[in-house]
Amino acid sequence: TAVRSYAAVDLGASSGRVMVGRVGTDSLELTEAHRFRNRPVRVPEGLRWDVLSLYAGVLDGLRAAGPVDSVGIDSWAVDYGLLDADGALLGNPVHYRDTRTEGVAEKVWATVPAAELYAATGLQYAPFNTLYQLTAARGTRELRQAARLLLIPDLLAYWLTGEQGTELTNASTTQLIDPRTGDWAYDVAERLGVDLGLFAPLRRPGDPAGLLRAGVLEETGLTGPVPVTTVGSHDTASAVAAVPATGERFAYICTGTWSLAGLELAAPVLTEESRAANFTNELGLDGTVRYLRNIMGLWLLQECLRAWGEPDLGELLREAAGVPALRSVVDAGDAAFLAPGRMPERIAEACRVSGQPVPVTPAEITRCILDSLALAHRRAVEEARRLADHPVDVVHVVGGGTRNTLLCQLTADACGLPVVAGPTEAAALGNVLVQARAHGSVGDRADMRRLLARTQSPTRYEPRGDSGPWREAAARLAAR
Ligand code: LFR
Repeated sequence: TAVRSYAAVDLGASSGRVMVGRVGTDSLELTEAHRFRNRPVRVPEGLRWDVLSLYAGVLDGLRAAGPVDSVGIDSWAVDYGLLDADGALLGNPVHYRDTRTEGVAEKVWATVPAAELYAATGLQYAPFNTLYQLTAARGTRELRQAARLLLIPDLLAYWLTGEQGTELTNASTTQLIDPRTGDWAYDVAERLGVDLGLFAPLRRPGDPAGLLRAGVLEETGLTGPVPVTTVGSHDTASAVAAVPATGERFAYICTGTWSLAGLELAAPVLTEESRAANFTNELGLDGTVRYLRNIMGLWLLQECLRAWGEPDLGELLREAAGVPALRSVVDAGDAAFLAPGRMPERIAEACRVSGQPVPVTPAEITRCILDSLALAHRRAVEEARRLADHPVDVVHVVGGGTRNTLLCQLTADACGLPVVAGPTEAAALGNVLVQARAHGSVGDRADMRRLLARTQSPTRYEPRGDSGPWREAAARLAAR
């Protein structure tokens, strides 16, 4: 079969990109057509996404990509735009790090207790779950005037095609989906007064999502018809689809702004123990469950780098490697680190109040962050395999964090397991492969992974030393 080209639009919290994947029978090549900044903007009413500039970046990217057989879109989860009855956007989408959801979960739990909510939706508690955002927005003019709610990738797909849908893997992060059925959690929505009529009909990865509008073809110089294909539009769903695993006994960590660490399962784990451990059951491709925990991830370091005036990362990591290990650790799963700003001070403060040595220099703070992340990776992998009763022989690390070789090595050390790192552009590759599968360039999910394992040459890290110190550090954190 001929080599075909698929454009993957992949929007992350700090940058967006349009990648072109060329897929043949035994080949898979990814090139970057265009990369652009994603710069959230703080206005008096709060933190907002600049979604028009993101859309402009998508159009620039499609123009740079040139002729393609299909387009797919993925982005971060939970956030949305509201449209009026004419289909016009009602305001700038609110950023999930905005503070409007503070204290909102408690109000929701007064109507549907947290345990019932977990049993019905399988979603971990995070203040920004769409359900809490919608509750925070109740009574606002925008929500009253809204006729339609589109999650970010669905909004961009709508602007490209004129067609509306709600992609399932991303919908599963709203806390309004039942992970056992892959359909809406009707009872939860009704009790909490959420109008499910706001959502466009569900669609699944592989479903057609319309054709680029004439105006889009004109602006991008493309020749139609160009189909938009539904992919795992939650970036983490696309990234998990691109884990180059060759067996079943693996855990994965999708790294970037966040670390999403866990397992791919056939069915959700909805036990009370799982809720207490704050594991989520998001949906993946083909009815799979992404059983994972959100860890603050490289956000902690990105925010410090910003505070330090963007020093050279390579040099900082070399210095951090020389700082004694595990001197102080913070809980990298703590929602206290969610908001932007003053990150070095907040890390130091967390060490001080927990009675540990306070890291001072950028190298010390960096080491504290990376040790804390590796430790959080260890805890998530270990707890997931225990709670899901699923064996793990290898940890796959994918996404932007694979570039941070110190983090990969520390993760192997902490887990006491080999780490297989790569691909870096996992979300884009998962996006491409789901399109390729829909258009017949590749077979099933296992074929996708085989193709990745053959073509993407990941790096292997063996665990060093014994994991005793990591066990102790984990116990230290848990005791607090
Ligand atoms: C990662 C991610 C996470 C989600 C967070 C917020 O980019 O999609 O999976 O929890 O962003 O949407």
